[in-house]
Amino acid sequence: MKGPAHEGGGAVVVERQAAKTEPPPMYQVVLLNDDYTPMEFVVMVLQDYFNHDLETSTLIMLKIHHEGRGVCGVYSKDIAATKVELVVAAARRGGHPLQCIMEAA
Ligand code: TYC
Repeated sequence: MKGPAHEGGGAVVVERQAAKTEPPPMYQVVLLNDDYTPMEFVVMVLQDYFNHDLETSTLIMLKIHHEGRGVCGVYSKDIAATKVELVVAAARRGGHPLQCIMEAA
């Protein structure tokens, strides 16, 4: 046998493998604008489900109102899916058409 790994007294060198594990894919939770959901309800959602303070929540809500959509937060797949479910359920309970989606970040 030839080559550096097999020279000498039978020693075999095992080369270190490059790391194979990928970081977990992340998902952004996005709120969409509509004409009917009250601004106050959206601000409440941003505070209660995404832990933003009142000022930040108001800025995000206004951005959605003016631009059509806005990112509420970025999470692992399971956490993002749970937030979407909870927000949509709260909106429907309140009789609001608010749409909340997740997409690959
Ligand atoms: N456009 C709504 C209104 O004027 C407010 C609103 C903001 C609704 C953000 C949804 O994701 C939303 N009452």
